[in-house]
Amino acid sequence: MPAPRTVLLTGAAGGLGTLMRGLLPAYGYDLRLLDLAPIEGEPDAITADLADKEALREAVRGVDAIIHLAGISLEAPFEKIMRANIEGTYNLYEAARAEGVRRIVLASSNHAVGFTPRPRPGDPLIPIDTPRRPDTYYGLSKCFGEDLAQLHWDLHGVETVSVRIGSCFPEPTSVRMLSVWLSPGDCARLFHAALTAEDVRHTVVYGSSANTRLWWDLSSARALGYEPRDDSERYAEKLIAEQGELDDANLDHAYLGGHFTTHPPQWPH
Ligand code: NAI
Ligand code: 15L
Repeated sequence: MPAPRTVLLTGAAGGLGTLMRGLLPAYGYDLRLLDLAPIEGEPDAITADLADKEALREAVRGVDAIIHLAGISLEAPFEKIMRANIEGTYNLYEAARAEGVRRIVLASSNHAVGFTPRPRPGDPLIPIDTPRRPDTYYGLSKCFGEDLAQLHWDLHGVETVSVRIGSCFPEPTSVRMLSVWLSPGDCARLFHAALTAEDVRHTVVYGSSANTRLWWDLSSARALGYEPRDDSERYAEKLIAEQGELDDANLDHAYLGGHFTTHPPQWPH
């Protein structure tokens, strides 16, 4: 498909949205911003709730593609997750279909498969088609998003790359994150690949950097043209000295989802 120029970025006020506002314009994208929260210094940003169907129709009109980051990014009561992540994502897809937007990059999460046992040294990497094992209602909402994306491809020809993001922050801050870290630069590279690859239909990828301690298989992301440049290993010595190695006897370390499987952080944070 021709490289998209105008891209709607939902969740633009959030942590990842803020990082992507800084990095994606260098790829030539003209970003249209949307969030529930106003964005300082961005008077043109659309302040809207994903529940507002009319606002979403207007927001997606005329864009070439959408990067959908908006929603609850941690655990919350089911009713709240339902409204923001399940109905909100449904509303966005309906608006995209109605306005003829052909490509969406969807922020899924490692928590869609969070109860998958963490691979031990020597184990194979977790494949992209490993059975879903959400660790929270939050993770369950990401499973819904992936299935909604599949349905929109099969029924309506709307293409999606669902990115099961690991941990995208400026630096890894835990030993677990040495395995799942996605550097902001690599996130921008991955989103760019997801926006420009041909014939993605509905493709699910893991989103992380080329970490030495990687837990999952990046081949479906690489097939889109993604070439990660970062590796969390340069943070390993410091983090392991502070926190110790992952411990097989500690339930927080047993699964991909880490502490989301035991005491998930709650929204709002
Ligand atoms: P964040 O919590 O910092 O940002 C989410 C943004 O969505 C906020 O600005 C919030 O105001 C907005 N939002 C929430 N409900 C909304 C609604 N009903 N309507 C409109 N906007 C709404 O989260 P972060 O870290 O920036 O994550 C962005 C996306 O990526 C989320 O979907 C999250 O689940 C996903 N993700 C992020 C990871 C990370 O490491 N940062 C890892 C895995 C997935
Ligand atoms: C997520 O899905 C969260 O949105 C993010 O805040 C991190 O906690 C990340 O997963 C993680 O697993 O570290």
